[in-house]
Formats: sequence, structure tokens, C-alpha cells
Amino acid sequence: MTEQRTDPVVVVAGALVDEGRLLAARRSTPAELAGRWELPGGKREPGESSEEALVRELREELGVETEIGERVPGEWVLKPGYVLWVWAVRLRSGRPAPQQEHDELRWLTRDELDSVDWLDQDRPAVAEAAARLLPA
Ligand code: DCM
Repeated sequence: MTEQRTDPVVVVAGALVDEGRLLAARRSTPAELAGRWELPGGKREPGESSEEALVRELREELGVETEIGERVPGEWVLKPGYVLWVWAVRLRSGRPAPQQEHDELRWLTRDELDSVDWLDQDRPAVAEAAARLLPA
């Protein structure tokens, strides 16, 4: 039997940092993820670079223009066939506001990171991003 191999779907997410705080977004949809917190982002579309996808997702989800910085090293499995990649992101213009997928946003200091109920699969990504991007 031949093994079927397909590339994983890449979900790109942003570690938005402003004044030493990391932006957390609470999902309002789908039902099984609602109420849990994530680094905002979404699926890369065919033909898009990861950076293009992330700029588009952050525009759609937060209503802001962003500048994509360094990749946060690592790759986290979201579910079979899906991996999460994360970039450091800076705001260029606008103030993040929930659009369709989220119902609340919070800027968290390092000490506040555990105050929200992150999606399980985002926890290691958040820890890595915080270690690299937030002041000690
Ligand atoms: N996802 C996740 N963590 C993130 C961003 C997305 O687990 N930081 C998941 C939620 C969805 C899938 O990736 O199952 C695609 O995300 P979206 O629905 O936002 O396109």
C-alpha cells in the first residue's frame, strides 16, 4: 500500500506586541472554540505567502494594518493535518477591535499571560512568543 502524504495546512498567527504587552483574542466561533483565547490568525490560502496571509487575516479579524517581523521559531500541531506558525507583528495603523471571529481582545503583560484560557494548542506558541518578545 502506498502512503498518502499531503502537506499540512499552515495556520499563520500573529504575536502582536505593543508597549510590552501581547494581544490575546477570544474566539466567538466555532462553538467548540468559543470562549477560548488565541493568537489571532488563520489559514493560508493557496498562492499566498505566509506573510501575505497573516497581514490579510489580521486586517479581517482585527481591522488593523500590520508589519510582519521575525518568525517565532517552532511549529505546533493544531489537529491532524494542521500546523501553527507564529510571527512577531507590529501595528502600523488602526487599533485592534474584534470583527467576526472574536468577541474580546486583551493586551497582556508577561505576568498576566495565565489569566486567560488559551486554546491548548496555542499555549506552547504563546510561551515561546512571550519568552522572545516580552520584557522579563
Ligand atoms: N487556530 C488555532 N490557533 C490559532 C489560530 C487558529 O488553533 N492561533 C485554529 C482554529 C481553526 C483553524 O486553526 O481550527 C483555522 O483558524 P480560522 O478559523 O481562524 O481560520
